[in-house]
Amino acid sequence: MSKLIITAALTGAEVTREQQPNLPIAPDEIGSAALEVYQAGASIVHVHARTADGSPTQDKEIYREIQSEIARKCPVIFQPSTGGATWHTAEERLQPVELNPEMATLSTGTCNFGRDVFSNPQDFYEQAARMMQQRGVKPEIEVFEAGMIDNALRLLKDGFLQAPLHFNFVLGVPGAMSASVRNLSFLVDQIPPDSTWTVSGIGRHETALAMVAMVMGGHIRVGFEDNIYLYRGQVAQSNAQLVARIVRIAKEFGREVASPDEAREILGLKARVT
Ligand code: KMH
Ligand code: ZN
Repeated sequence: MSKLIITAALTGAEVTREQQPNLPIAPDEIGSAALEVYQAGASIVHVHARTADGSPTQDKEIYREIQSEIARKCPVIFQPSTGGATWHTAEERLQPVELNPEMATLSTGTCNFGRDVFSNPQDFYEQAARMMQQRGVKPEIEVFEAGMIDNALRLLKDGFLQAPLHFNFVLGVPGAMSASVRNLSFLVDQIPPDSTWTVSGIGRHETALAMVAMVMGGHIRVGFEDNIYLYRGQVAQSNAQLVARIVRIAKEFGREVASPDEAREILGLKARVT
């Protein structure tokens, strides 16, 4: 079994400071949170930008600031979102890819997202995949529904993606696929054997699905984007607390945690130029 890659989804587009007072919002706060999760054991940070008033934004210049804050502080892999918020336009969503990050997310299908629709028509995800391919950005394929795997496999067949693919199964978003062990196991069965995968269990499902992924040889995402609680009814003080819990479980289970460079090797990323 490979070493465990832990991704910290630091901010997201939906969570507010009212819900989670420790949510990192400003670029320097996101940089500091990245350092903390790196010190706790994370090797990737999944990032959404916010404006000064806390609204989600896909502004390239804010992502650029975040990228340099993180790079100045620690060697984690910077993975900006191309999902943004449900109301962002396709053009807005693709802006952070222009910064040539090592990775970026790629959602390969449309689904309900709470009361909203997270819209990812074929034209959009083909354009996004092509842009990442041209810039050497490794996509993390975000799967909220099973058909999104079929769409990704079609992208692979049509030359928009290269193997090995890397998937993130996001389970438990209201309106999309639920966070059951049976669903996770089914999704893992659908992807090519040379793929890598991680899981994001939403809310109270975060730790349970993380433990299943730990045993199955998958990787794990935690963080305020997905879950704001450390224990039931107790908000976490930091993203790093959520990472530290996974590291403790991994230690007990006997699975080593990957450093950022080890994660780069597992995911087939080029070595980071410092
Ligand atoms: N905020 C969601 C609508 C991603 O980052 O790529 C989409 C999302 C996926 O968070
Ligand atoms: Zn996201």
